[in-house]
Amino acid sequence: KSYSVAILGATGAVGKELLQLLESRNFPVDNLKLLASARSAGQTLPFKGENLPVEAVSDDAFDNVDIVLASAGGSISKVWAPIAVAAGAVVIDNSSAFRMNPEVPLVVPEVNPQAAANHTGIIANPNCTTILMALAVYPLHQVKPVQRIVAATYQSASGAGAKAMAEVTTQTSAILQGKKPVAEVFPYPLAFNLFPHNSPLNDLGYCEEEMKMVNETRKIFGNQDIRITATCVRVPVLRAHSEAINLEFATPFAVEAAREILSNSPGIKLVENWETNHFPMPIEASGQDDVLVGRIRQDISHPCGLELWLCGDQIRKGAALNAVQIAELLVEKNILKPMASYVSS
Ligand code: 2RA
Repeated sequence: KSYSVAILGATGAVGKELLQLLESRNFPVDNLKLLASARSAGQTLPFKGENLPVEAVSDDAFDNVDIVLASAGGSISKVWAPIAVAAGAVVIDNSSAFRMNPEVPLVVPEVNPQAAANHTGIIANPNCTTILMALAVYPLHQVKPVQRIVAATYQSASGAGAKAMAEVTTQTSAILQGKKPVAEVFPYPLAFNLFPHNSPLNDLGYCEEEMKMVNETRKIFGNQDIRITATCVRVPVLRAHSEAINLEFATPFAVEAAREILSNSPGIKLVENWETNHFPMPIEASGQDDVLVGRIRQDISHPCGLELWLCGDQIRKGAALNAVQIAELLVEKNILKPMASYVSS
């Protein structure tokens, strides 16, 4: 069986990666629609040797579509996801619009695939930093429940889109030529600089990006008791996020056991060469499906603490790959339609 698929936000960095992954993973597509804003419509994008047209999204754009992969921002998803669901499609949404909606499963296929079956038309793709952290922490959490997570992120420009990647590149060459860097996408120059994530701050001084890691992780793990704190920082790296993660358990977690578990966990590649000080780096994580994890070590400040470091491609596993894997899960389990529709039929 093959499916009619639509990509909403096809011309963005994640949209283009979705297109590339549908092809490279040979997803069973018999009809593919590329949808974007009227401003972006008219261009073409390559798929399986053809140049497909990008159309402006419209009320009837989702007719006869089985699966929508949406990555066009929360405001666009809020408008079009319900229309797509009403047209009979299942929407896998990469925006934050529906992630904390109790009706909407928030899924990392390697962590909580079972949650996808409860969808009522929309499945949310978690935030990139959450996906990467959940992938590395959950295998350990399954063996010994994590009590507390302290995360520090080093987030690539790609998280703010293709224009942000172009901006940091331009800024870098400007500085190297002795010119003043121009900051438009970001509030400050990112080249040779870094700054706390500039998403809106709450009354406790935490930004939205940090609260996503707290709230989304608890939802994905199905555990509202895990204590989580995060400091999210934008760094001058193009497309891979890095995260320093400190885990606290009720009893000591042996480093060797953690290393063994993570080296056998799906979606993870252990990168640790203590002799050559070779550990995960964004330049090696970029373009890879796997999240690189390494520098697993006992926390010297706490007998039940464990430290680890990871790097993961923000556009790939942090967004597009996770979404395509959710689509693959729905196809494999034959749960494209809400469960209620199976019961009633
Ligand atoms: C960022 N995770 O990196 C957010 C949105 N992709 O800015």
